[in-house]
Amino acid sequence: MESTLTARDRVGVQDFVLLENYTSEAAFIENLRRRFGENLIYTYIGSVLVSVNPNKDLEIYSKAHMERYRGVSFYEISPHIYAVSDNTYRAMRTERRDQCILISGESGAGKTEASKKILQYYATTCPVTDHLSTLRDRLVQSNPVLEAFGNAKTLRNDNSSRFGKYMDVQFDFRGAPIGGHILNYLLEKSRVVHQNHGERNFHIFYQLLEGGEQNLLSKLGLERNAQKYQYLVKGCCPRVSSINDKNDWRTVRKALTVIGFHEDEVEDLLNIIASVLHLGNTQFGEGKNGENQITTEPQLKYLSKLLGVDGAALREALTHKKITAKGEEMISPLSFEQAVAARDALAKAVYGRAFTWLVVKINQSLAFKGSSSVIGLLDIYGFEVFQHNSFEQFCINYCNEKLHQLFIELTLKSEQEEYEAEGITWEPVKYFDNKIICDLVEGKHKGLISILDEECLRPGEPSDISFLEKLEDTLGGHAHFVTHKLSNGKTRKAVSREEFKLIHYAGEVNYSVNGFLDKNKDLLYRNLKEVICQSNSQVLSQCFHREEVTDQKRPETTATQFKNSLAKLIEILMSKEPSYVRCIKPNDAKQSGRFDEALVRHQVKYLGLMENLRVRRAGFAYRRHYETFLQRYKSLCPGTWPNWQGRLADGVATLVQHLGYKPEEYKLGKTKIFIRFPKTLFSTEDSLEARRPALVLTLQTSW
Ligand code: AOV
Ligand code: MG
Repeated sequence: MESTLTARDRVGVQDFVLLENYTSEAAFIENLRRRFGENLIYTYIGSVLVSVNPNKDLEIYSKAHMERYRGVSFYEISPHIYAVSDNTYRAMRTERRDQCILISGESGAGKTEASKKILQYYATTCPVTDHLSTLRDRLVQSNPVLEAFGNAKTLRNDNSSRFGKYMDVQFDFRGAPIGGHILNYLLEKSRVVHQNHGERNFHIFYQLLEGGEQNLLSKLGLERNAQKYQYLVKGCCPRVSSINDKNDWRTVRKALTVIGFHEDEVEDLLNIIASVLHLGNTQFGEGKNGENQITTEPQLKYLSKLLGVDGAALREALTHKKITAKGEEMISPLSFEQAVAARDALAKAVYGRAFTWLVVKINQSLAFKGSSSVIGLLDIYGFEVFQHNSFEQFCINYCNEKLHQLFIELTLKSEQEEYEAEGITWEPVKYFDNKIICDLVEGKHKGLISILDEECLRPGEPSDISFLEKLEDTLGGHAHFVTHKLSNGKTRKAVSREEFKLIHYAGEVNYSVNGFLDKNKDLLYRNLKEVICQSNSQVLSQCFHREEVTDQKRPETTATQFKNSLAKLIEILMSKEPSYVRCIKPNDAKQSGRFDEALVRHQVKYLGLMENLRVRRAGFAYRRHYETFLQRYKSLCPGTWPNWQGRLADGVATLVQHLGYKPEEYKLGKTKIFIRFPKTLFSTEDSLEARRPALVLTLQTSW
């Protein structure tokens, strides 16, 4: 195929492997900067794609662009997310191995955009028959729905993912998308009731208020003004210039229909959204006898209607709790603070479960049972640091540690270990292994999560501060854990008395312990649960099961659930052939055209890109077991065709000698052949392709 590269495409090098001064970080960043200046946001490190967020729409995602990348090798065309999509797709088809694409980078670096572009590529370029077009549309339309309910404006990103997402796209034997499945990870529920300054609640609330038809809003008892809702005013920013809530509402409504939601399900879902807003406006005050009571009657009326529950029971449950003492059930009134906390817990629970329900429903509509090949797309929340960081940031950043650990395991560690095992001469490349931080968080007894769980379950009066003290006792002295206490008894100013600091692979973060225990326990008072379990709303009754109320077992804590689900995710990813997209954020101001060198350098460093390059540069792009290699290419050499009788290694040596491989192009290990440059293998593939008709003929005549 003719090269489609233009002079502009050739600014800098399009693969860092080609950098002359490949050990120089300055040269690396200069290459990124020059290409970014020409809107060339993509560059490779071998087959790893590095992407710099342009923060503006580029004309590189049209259907014509997609077509250009179909069936074309990396090296014949400029780097692109479509090239990664296409290569992964072809690898899945030719090697019949499940694939996954891991997209990483900090908040606002472009992960979600990248994952959407990959999905669009498959939806547009893969063969689709009529009856599969519905499925394809559903796959694509699942994005706006999940983003409406699971994304929000943060200080880092106007469309920040507040949940983790892993999506399997299933393909049939012809390569047509036939199904999908989504795994969702820990939604940041606390956002439902509170937002930091400059941030918003989840998009769906604003979309409904801006875009909902007047009669719908009236039915839900809502006003069009977001300022009226306590749960929407905390961040003081109802409008965002980059977001059009009204248009997005239309998109989401349409998408819900495409995915196959029934009208009554949508109605139930919107009732839940509205009820959350009414809960936020539900106030408490002192009654005649000094008792704590609800002072906002209209809200209560709407709540009972929208949640489909008995008003009196709800009133009782919002202001009282049921406790069992000495085998007897007792009702005791809640204090003002307790009632507010119970109300907020209900809002979070209802929203969080509705979100999970959405994912379940989407999965039902994408479900395919039967044999298929899979490409998994991982788009999680990126590493984030705010002025104030809490339990949510702790979970999000822990998740990023795990993903980085996987990257290290697969690209730096196992790669080098394999050379050693195969007896290939190798100069080891040093790298920072963040396993130590993963262990600090998830270690069995002395890990942060274990200590948190222990404190949550401890009888007596555990508190966030007692948790912090326990952390100090157990983890003080760990190289990646810091509190205000210095070993000489003095205090450290940079960390307050309610904080601990973790030195993450991507930077240092101070976490305030306030709320850690409650968020980890994630409790909903039993009588509130009982009331919601009686709901006649179809959706709510699927979200809250009656057995929960009777079940005496203590539910797993939030952090432990998250830890376990991440372990499962890693297992899934390990079972697939990975490709990587490494996203970089060029500035903190969400601006286009601005390349903040210090910020980029920091990301290049912690993403381990220089080490990645060094391993890549000194290493080998492809490796195959002797048997596989010989089986595939033996027809290209009279000496090995039709069957090689001797040792496999000798057969491969005969074959590559015949093919004219130069000594610097390959190495023979103990069980595998290692090929340095992809183009060597590509040209061998081309020879195979060219021989195909002759081969078919030979086979036919020998039959
Ligand atoms: P993230 O997924 O990595 O952050 P996004 O993918 O949401 O980041 O990107 C943030 C914003 O940057 C998008 O809303 C776009 O405005 C812009 N952007 C990103 N990639 C591109 C691109 N290729 N072309 C044009 N604009 C782009 V977070 O979800 O916060 O971790 O939790
Ligand atoms: Mg995202």
